[in-house]
Amino acid sequence: MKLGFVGLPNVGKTTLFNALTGAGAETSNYPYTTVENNLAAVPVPDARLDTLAGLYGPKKVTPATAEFVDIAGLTKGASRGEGLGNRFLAHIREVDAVLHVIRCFDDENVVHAEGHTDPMRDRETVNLELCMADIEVAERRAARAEKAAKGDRSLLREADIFTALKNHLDGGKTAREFAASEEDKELIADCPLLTNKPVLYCANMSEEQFRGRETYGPYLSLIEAAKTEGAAVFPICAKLEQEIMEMDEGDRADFLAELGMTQPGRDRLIQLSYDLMGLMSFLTAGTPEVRAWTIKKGTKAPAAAGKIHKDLQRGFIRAEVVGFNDLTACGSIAAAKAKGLVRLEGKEYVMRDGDVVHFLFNV
Ligand SMILES: Nc1nc2c(ncn2[C@@H]2O[C@H](COP(=O)(O)OP(=O)(O)O)[C@@H](O)[C@H]2O)c(=O)[nH]1
Ligand SMILES: [Mg+2]
Repeated sequence: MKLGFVGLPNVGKTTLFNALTGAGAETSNYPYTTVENNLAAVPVPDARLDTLAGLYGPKKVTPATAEFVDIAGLTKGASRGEGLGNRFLAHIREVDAVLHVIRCFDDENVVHAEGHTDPMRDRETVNLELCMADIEVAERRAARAEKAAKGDRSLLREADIFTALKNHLDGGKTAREFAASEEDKELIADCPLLTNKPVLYCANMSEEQFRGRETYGPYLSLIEAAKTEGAAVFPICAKLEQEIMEMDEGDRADFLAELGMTQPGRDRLIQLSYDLMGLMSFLTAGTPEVRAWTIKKGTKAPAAAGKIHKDLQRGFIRAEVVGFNDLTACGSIAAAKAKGLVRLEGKEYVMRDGDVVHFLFNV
Protein backbone atom coordinates (compact mmCIF):
# COMPACT_ATOMS: atom_id res chain seq x y z
CA MET A 1 0.00 0.00 0.00
CA LYS A 2 1.42 3.34 -1.06
CA LEU A 3 0.51 6.98 -0.56
CA GLY A 4 1.50 9.36 -3.36
CA PHE A 5 2.42 13.03 -2.92
CA VAL A 6 0.80 14.92 -5.77
CA GLY A 7 0.74 18.60 -6.69
CA LEU A 8 2.11 21.35 -8.92
CA PRO A 9 5.89 21.96 -8.98
CA ASN A 10 7.36 24.05 -6.13
CA VAL A 11 4.49 23.59 -3.72
CA GLY A 12 6.66 21.88 -1.10
CA LYS A 13 6.01 18.20 -1.82
CA THR A 14 9.61 17.13 -1.41
CA THR A 15 10.10 19.39 1.62
CA LEU A 16 7.09 17.75 3.23
CA PHE A 17 8.21 14.30 2.12
CA ASN A 18 11.54 14.90 3.85
CA ALA A 19 9.86 16.19 7.01
CA LEU A 20 7.70 13.07 7.12
CA THR A 21 10.29 10.49 6.17
CA GLY A 22 13.64 11.99 7.11
CA ALA A 23 14.75 10.74 3.70
CA GLY A 24 16.76 13.85 2.74
CA ALA A 25 15.62 14.01 -0.88
CA GLU A 26 16.77 17.01 -2.92
CA THR A 27 14.56 20.11 -2.89
CA SER A 28 15.00 23.31 -4.86
CA ASN A 29 13.10 26.23 -6.24
CA TYR A 30 13.48 24.95 -9.79
CA PRO A 31 10.39 23.23 -11.10
CA TYR A 32 10.93 19.55 -11.92
CA THR A 33 13.85 19.01 -9.55
CA THR A 34 12.15 15.77 -8.66
CA VAL A 35 12.31 13.83 -11.90
CA GLU A 36 12.62 10.41 -10.36
CA ASN A 37 10.15 9.60 -7.60
CA ASN A 38 11.37 9.56 -4.02
CA LEU A 39 10.22 6.53 -2.07
CA ALA A 40 10.42 5.83 1.65
CA ALA A 41 8.95 3.54 4.30
CA VAL A 42 8.03 5.61 7.35
CA PRO A 43 7.45 4.38 10.90
CA VAL A 44 3.87 5.15 11.91
CA PRO A 45 3.88 7.08 15.22
CA ASP A 46 1.77 5.12 17.71
CA ALA A 47 1.76 6.14 21.38
CA ARG A 48 0.21 2.78 22.28
CA LEU A 49 3.54 1.10 21.60
CA ASP A 50 5.25 3.23 24.26
CA THR A 51 2.52 2.35 26.76
CA LEU A 52 2.89 -1.36 26.02
CA ALA A 53 6.66 -1.08 26.23
CA GLY A 54 6.14 0.38 29.72
CA LEU A 55 4.15 -2.71 30.70
CA TYR A 56 6.38 -5.35 29.11
CA GLY A 57 9.88 -3.91 29.11
CA PRO A 58 10.58 -5.54 25.72
CA LYS A 59 14.00 -5.89 24.08
CA LYS A 60 12.62 -4.37 20.93
CA VAL A 61 9.78 -2.06 19.89
CA THR A 62 8.74 -2.23 16.24
CA PRO A 63 6.27 0.27 14.79
CA ALA A 64 4.14 -0.29 11.70
CA THR A 65 5.39 1.37 8.53
CA ALA A 66 3.69 3.23 5.71
CA GLU A 67 5.07 3.69 2.21
CA PHE A 68 5.21 7.19 0.75
CA VAL A 69 6.08 8.22 -2.81
CA ASP A 70 6.96 11.78 -3.75
CA ILE A 71 5.71 11.90 -7.33
CA ALA A 72 7.38 14.27 -9.78
CA GLY A 73 5.35 17.45 -10.33
CA LEU A 74 2.70 18.09 -12.89
CA THR A 75 1.64 21.21 -14.72
CA LYS A 76 -1.33 22.21 -16.75
CA GLY A 77 -1.48 19.99 -19.80
CA ALA A 78 -0.07 16.86 -18.17
CA SER A 79 -2.99 14.85 -19.47
CA ARG A 80 -1.92 15.95 -22.97
CA GLY A 81 1.62 14.82 -22.27
CA GLU A 82 3.07 18.22 -21.30
CA GLY A 83 5.63 18.61 -18.52
CA LEU A 84 6.28 15.14 -17.24
CA GLY A 85 2.80 14.33 -18.51
CA ASN A 86 1.86 10.73 -18.85
CA ARG A 87 4.69 9.45 -16.75
CA PHE A 88 3.39 11.49 -13.87
CA LEU A 89 -0.14 10.16 -14.33
CA ALA A 90 1.07 6.56 -14.54
CA HIS A 91 2.77 6.98 -11.17
CA ILE A 92 -0.43 8.22 -9.58
CA ARG A 93 -2.26 5.23 -10.97
CA GLU A 94 -0.06 2.96 -8.86
CA VAL A 95 -0.78 4.50 -5.47
CA ASP A 96 -3.60 3.58 -3.11
CA ALA A 97 -4.26 7.08 -1.82
CA VAL A 98 -3.23 10.61 -2.71
CA LEU A 99 -1.81 13.41 -0.59
CA HIS A 100 -2.56 16.47 -2.68
CA VAL A 101 -0.15 19.21 -1.59
CA ILE A 102 -1.32 22.78 -2.21
CA ARG A 103 0.91 25.82 -1.94
CA CYS A 104 -0.43 28.56 0.30
CA PHE A 105 2.87 30.23 1.21
CA ASP A 106 4.14 33.25 -0.69
CA ASP A 107 7.83 33.46 -1.47
CA GLU A 108 9.19 35.52 -4.34
CA ASN A 109 12.34 33.37 -4.35
CA VAL A 110 10.32 30.26 -5.09
CA VAL A 111 8.99 30.27 -8.66
CA HIS A 112 5.28 29.61 -8.92
CA ALA A 113 4.27 27.48 -11.92
CA GLU A 114 1.10 29.55 -12.36
CA GLY A 115 2.61 32.96 -11.65
CA HIS A 116 1.30 33.62 -8.15
CA THR A 117 -0.11 31.83 -5.13
CA ASP A 118 -3.78 30.85 -5.43
CA PRO A 119 -4.66 27.69 -3.51
CA MET A 120 -8.19 27.25 -4.91
CA ARG A 121 -7.05 27.69 -8.51
CA ASP A 122 -4.18 25.23 -8.02
CA ARG A 123 -6.49 22.61 -6.53
CA GLU A 124 -8.70 22.95 -9.63
CA THR A 125 -5.74 22.83 -12.02
CA VAL A 126 -4.48 19.56 -10.62
CA ASN A 127 -7.93 18.01 -10.30
CA LEU A 128 -8.78 18.99 -13.88
CA GLU A 129 -5.69 17.21 -15.19
CA LEU A 130 -6.62 14.10 -13.25
CA CYS A 131 -10.25 14.36 -14.45
CA MET A 132 -9.09 14.56 -18.06
CA ALA A 133 -7.08 11.39 -17.66
CA ASP A 134 -10.13 9.73 -16.09
CA ILE A 135 -12.45 10.80 -18.91
CA GLU A 136 -10.50 8.60 -21.31
CA VAL A 137 -10.65 5.67 -18.94
CA ALA A 138 -14.41 6.03 -18.33
CA GLU A 139 -15.04 6.46 -22.05
CA ARG A 140 -13.14 3.29 -22.92
CA ARG A 141 -14.92 1.35 -20.21
CA ALA A 142 -18.35 2.54 -21.42
CA ALA A 143 -17.49 1.62 -25.01
CA ARG A 144 -16.30 -1.82 -23.99
CA ALA A 145 -19.43 -2.50 -21.93
CA GLU A 146 -21.64 -1.26 -24.76
CA LYS A 147 -20.01 -3.64 -27.19
CA ALA A 148 -20.23 -6.58 -24.77
CA ALA A 149 -23.87 -5.70 -24.06
CA LYS A 150 -24.77 -6.85 -27.56
CA GLY A 151 -24.23 -10.41 -26.31
CA ASP A 152 -25.16 -9.84 -22.68
CA ARG A 153 -27.94 -7.30 -22.04
CA SER A 154 -27.08 -7.11 -18.34
CA LEU A 155 -23.99 -5.07 -19.30
CA LEU A 156 -26.12 -2.21 -20.63
CA ARG A 157 -26.37 -0.87 -17.10
CA GLU A 158 -22.59 -0.77 -16.79
CA ALA A 159 -22.34 1.10 -20.08
CA ASP A 160 -24.89 3.63 -18.80
CA ILE A 161 -23.08 4.18 -15.52
CA PHE A 162 -19.72 4.81 -17.17
CA THR A 163 -21.28 7.12 -19.74
CA ALA A 164 -22.89 9.10 -16.91
CA LEU A 165 -19.57 9.16 -15.09
CA LYS A 166 -17.79 10.37 -18.21
CA ASN A 167 -20.28 13.23 -18.55
CA HIS A 168 -19.80 14.09 -14.90
CA LEU A 169 -15.99 14.19 -15.34
CA ASP A 170 -16.46 16.33 -18.46
CA GLY A 171 -17.92 18.95 -16.12
CA GLY A 172 -14.60 19.10 -14.27
CA LYS A 173 -15.86 17.19 -11.25
CA THR A 174 -13.91 14.32 -9.69
CA ALA A 175 -15.22 10.73 -9.62
CA ARG A 176 -15.36 11.08 -5.83
CA GLU A 177 -18.13 13.65 -6.32
CA PHE A 178 -20.20 11.37 -8.57
CA ALA A 179 -23.51 10.47 -6.94
CA ALA A 180 -24.21 6.76 -7.35
CA SER A 181 -25.80 3.84 -5.51
CA GLU A 182 -23.56 1.63 -3.36
CA GLU A 183 -23.79 -1.07 -6.01
CA ASP A 184 -22.71 1.28 -8.79
CA LYS A 185 -19.93 2.65 -6.60
CA GLU A 186 -18.52 -0.86 -6.30
CA LEU A 187 -18.48 -1.15 -10.07
CA ILE A 188 -16.70 2.19 -10.37
CA ALA A 189 -14.25 1.30 -7.60
CA ASP A 190 -13.16 -1.56 -9.83
CA CYS A 191 -12.01 0.89 -12.50
CA PRO A 192 -8.51 2.46 -12.21
CA LEU A 193 -9.61 6.09 -11.89
CA LEU A 194 -7.24 8.73 -10.50
CA THR A 195 -9.97 10.94 -9.07
CA ASN A 196 -11.64 8.08 -7.23
CA LYS A 197 -8.67 7.38 -4.99
CA PRO A 198 -8.96 8.50 -1.38
CA VAL A 199 -7.46 11.98 -1.12
CA LEU A 200 -6.22 14.20 1.68
CA TYR A 201 -5.50 17.82 0.80
CA CYS A 202 -2.49 19.27 2.49
CA ALA A 203 -2.36 23.07 2.73
CA ASN A 204 1.32 24.03 2.89
CA MET A 205 1.39 27.38 4.67
CA SER A 206 3.89 29.90 5.86
CA GLU A 207 4.38 30.05 9.61
CA GLU A 208 2.24 33.20 9.83
CA GLN A 209 -0.57 31.65 7.81
CA PHE A 210 -0.39 28.50 9.91
CA ARG A 211 -0.62 30.44 13.17
CA GLY A 212 -3.61 32.40 11.86
CA ARG A 213 -5.21 29.60 9.84
CA GLU A 214 -8.64 29.86 11.49
CA THR A 215 -9.07 33.22 9.75
CA TYR A 216 -7.01 32.54 6.60
CA GLY A 217 -9.57 32.67 3.77
CA PRO A 218 -8.00 30.35 1.17
CA TYR A 219 -7.59 27.60 3.79
CA LEU A 220 -11.26 27.91 4.80
CA SER A 221 -12.28 27.84 1.11
CA LEU A 222 -10.25 24.69 0.55
CA ILE A 223 -12.05 23.00 3.44
CA GLU A 224 -15.44 23.88 1.94
CA ALA A 225 -14.41 22.69 -1.54
CA ALA A 226 -13.01 19.40 -0.23
CA LYS A 227 -16.27 18.64 1.60
CA THR A 228 -18.06 17.92 -1.68
CA GLU A 229 -15.57 15.09 -2.20
CA GLY A 230 -15.88 13.86 1.36
CA ALA A 231 -12.23 14.87 1.80
CA ALA A 232 -10.36 16.74 4.53
CA VAL A 233 -7.71 19.47 4.44
CA PHE A 234 -4.66 19.16 6.66
CA PRO A 235 -2.92 22.42 7.56
CA ILE A 236 0.86 22.29 7.81
CA CYS A 237 3.97 24.39 7.43
CA ALA A 238 6.42 22.05 5.74
CA LYS A 239 9.42 24.26 6.51
CA LEU A 240 8.49 24.45 10.17
CA GLU A 241 7.98 20.69 10.35
CA GLN A 242 11.46 20.20 9.04
CA GLU A 243 12.82 22.52 11.73
CA ILE A 244 10.79 20.71 14.39
CA MET A 245 12.33 17.41 13.25
CA GLU A 246 15.82 18.83 13.72
CA MET A 247 15.22 20.13 17.28
CA ASP A 248 16.21 18.17 20.36
CA GLU A 249 13.33 16.84 22.41
CA GLY A 250 13.14 19.54 25.06
CA ASP A 251 13.14 22.38 22.53
CA ARG A 252 10.61 20.54 20.43
CA ALA A 253 8.13 20.16 23.31
CA ASP A 254 8.41 23.88 24.16
CA PHE A 255 8.06 24.92 20.55
CA LEU A 256 5.00 22.73 19.96
CA ALA A 257 3.35 24.00 23.15
CA GLU A 258 3.89 27.55 21.95
CA LEU A 259 2.15 26.64 18.68
CA GLY A 260 -0.69 25.06 20.65
CA MET A 261 0.13 21.59 19.33
CA THR A 262 0.42 18.34 21.29
CA GLN A 263 2.41 16.50 18.63
CA PRO A 264 4.31 17.45 15.46
CA GLY A 265 2.07 17.90 12.42
CA ARG A 266 4.08 15.18 10.70
CA ASP A 267 2.99 12.55 13.26
CA ARG A 268 -0.67 13.35 12.78
CA LEU A 269 -0.27 13.53 9.00
CA ILE A 270 1.35 10.09 8.90
CA GLN A 271 -1.45 8.67 11.02
CA LEU A 272 -4.11 10.25 8.79
CA SER A 273 -2.35 8.95 5.68
CA TYR A 274 -2.28 5.44 7.10
CA ASP A 275 -5.99 5.67 7.80
CA LEU A 276 -6.63 7.14 4.34
CA MET A 277 -5.06 4.06 2.74
CA GLY A 278 -7.59 1.91 4.61
CA LEU A 279 -4.93 0.57 6.96
CA MET A 280 -4.96 -0.10 10.68
CA SER A 281 -2.74 -1.76 13.26
CA PHE A 282 -3.09 -4.67 15.62
CA LEU A 283 -0.52 -5.15 18.34
CA THR A 284 1.50 -8.00 19.79
CA ALA A 285 3.21 -7.67 23.14
CA GLY A 286 5.78 -9.75 24.99
CA THR A 287 9.22 -9.43 26.52
CA PRO A 288 11.08 -10.07 23.29
CA GLU A 289 9.12 -7.52 21.29
CA VAL A 290 6.24 -5.08 21.32
CA ARG A 291 5.06 -4.56 17.79
CA ALA A 292 2.41 -3.00 15.57
CA TRP A 293 1.32 -4.92 12.48
CA THR A 294 -0.30 -3.41 9.44
CA ILE A 295 -3.54 -4.84 8.09
CA LYS A 296 -6.32 -3.54 5.90
CA LYS A 297 -9.48 -2.54 7.73
CA GLY A 298 -11.91 -5.47 7.64
CA THR A 299 -9.19 -8.16 7.82
CA LYS A 300 -10.21 -11.35 9.64
CA ALA A 301 -8.13 -12.99 12.36
CA PRO A 302 -6.48 -15.76 10.28
CA ALA A 303 -5.24 -13.33 7.61
CA ALA A 304 -3.95 -11.03 10.35
CA ALA A 305 -2.07 -13.99 11.87
CA GLY A 306 -0.60 -14.61 8.42
CA LYS A 307 1.08 -11.20 8.56
CA ILE A 308 3.22 -12.50 11.41
CA HIS A 309 3.93 -15.89 9.89
CA LYS A 310 2.26 -18.07 7.26
CA ASP A 311 2.19 -21.00 9.74
CA LEU A 312 0.03 -18.97 12.10
CA GLN A 313 -2.53 -18.57 9.35
CA ARG A 314 -2.33 -22.16 8.10
CA GLY A 315 -2.65 -23.68 11.56
CA PHE A 316 -4.91 -20.97 13.01
CA ILE A 317 -6.95 -22.20 15.96
CA ARG A 318 -8.03 -19.11 17.88
CA ALA A 319 -6.99 -15.61 18.72
CA GLU A 320 -6.74 -14.35 22.29
CA VAL A 321 -7.75 -10.73 22.00
CA VAL A 322 -7.83 -7.85 24.43
CA GLY A 323 -8.53 -4.25 23.52
CA PHE A 324 -5.59 -1.89 24.11
CA ASN A 325 -7.59 0.27 26.55
CA ASP A 326 -8.82 -2.75 28.53
CA LEU A 327 -5.30 -4.12 28.80
CA THR A 328 -3.72 -0.88 29.93
CA ALA A 329 -6.57 -0.19 32.39
CA CYS A 330 -5.93 -3.61 33.98
CA GLY A 331 -2.15 -3.28 33.89
CA SER A 332 -1.41 -6.84 32.79
CA ILE A 333 -2.77 -9.68 30.68
CA ALA A 334 -3.33 -11.77 33.83
CA ALA A 335 -5.44 -9.02 35.40
CA ALA A 336 -7.37 -8.55 32.15
CA LYS A 337 -8.01 -12.32 32.01
CA ALA A 338 -9.24 -12.32 35.61
CA LYS A 339 -11.74 -9.63 34.66
CA GLY A 340 -12.91 -11.60 31.65
CA LEU A 341 -11.66 -8.95 29.21
CA VAL A 342 -9.50 -11.32 27.15
CA ARG A 343 -11.73 -12.85 24.48
CA LEU A 344 -11.24 -16.00 22.48
CA GLU A 345 -12.05 -15.22 18.86
CA GLY A 346 -12.39 -17.60 15.89
CA LYS A 347 -11.80 -17.57 12.16
CA GLU A 348 -14.59 -15.12 11.37
CA TYR A 349 -13.44 -12.44 13.80
CA VAL A 350 -12.87 -9.09 12.12
CA MET A 351 -9.82 -7.41 13.66
CA ARG A 352 -10.14 -4.02 15.32
CA ASP A 353 -7.60 -1.25 15.48
CA GLY A 354 -5.56 -1.58 18.67
CA ASP A 355 -6.41 -5.21 19.40
CA VAL A 356 -3.61 -6.78 21.42
CA VAL A 357 -3.47 -10.33 20.13
CA HIS A 358 -1.94 -13.70 20.85
CA PHE A 359 -2.61 -16.29 18.15
CA LEU A 360 -3.01 -19.98 19.02
CA PHE A 361 -2.03 -22.27 16.18
CA ASN A 362 -1.11 -25.83 15.36
CA VAL A 363 0.82 -27.01 12.30
N1 LIG B 1 8.79 30.00 2.23
C1 LIG B 1 8.52 28.71 2.16
N2 LIG B 1 9.17 27.97 1.26
C2 LIG B 1 8.90 26.67 1.17
C3 LIG B 1 7.94 26.01 2.00
N3 LIG B 1 7.88 24.72 1.65
C4 LIG B 1 8.76 24.57 0.65
N4 LIG B 1 9.39 25.74 0.36
C5 LIG B 1 10.44 25.99 -0.64
O1 LIG B 1 9.89 25.84 -1.95
C6 LIG B 1 10.85 25.29 -2.83
C7 LIG B 1 10.29 24.10 -3.51
O2 LIG B 1 10.06 23.08 -2.53
P1 LIG B 1 10.03 21.55 -2.94
O3 LIG B 1 9.75 20.79 -1.69
O4 LIG B 1 11.23 21.17 -3.72
O5 LIG B 1 8.73 21.56 -3.88
P2 LIG B 1 8.17 20.41 -4.87
O6 LIG B 1 8.57 20.84 -6.24
O7 LIG B 1 6.69 20.48 -4.69
O8 LIG B 1 8.75 19.12 -4.46
C8 LIG B 1 12.08 24.99 -1.98
O9 LIG B 1 13.00 26.04 -2.17
C9 LIG B 1 11.55 24.99 -0.56
O10 LIG B 1 12.52 25.37 0.37
C10 LIG B 1 7.26 26.81 2.98
O11 LIG B 1 6.43 26.34 3.77
N5 LIG B 1 7.58 28.14 3.00
MG1 LIG C 1 9.92 17.84 -5.53
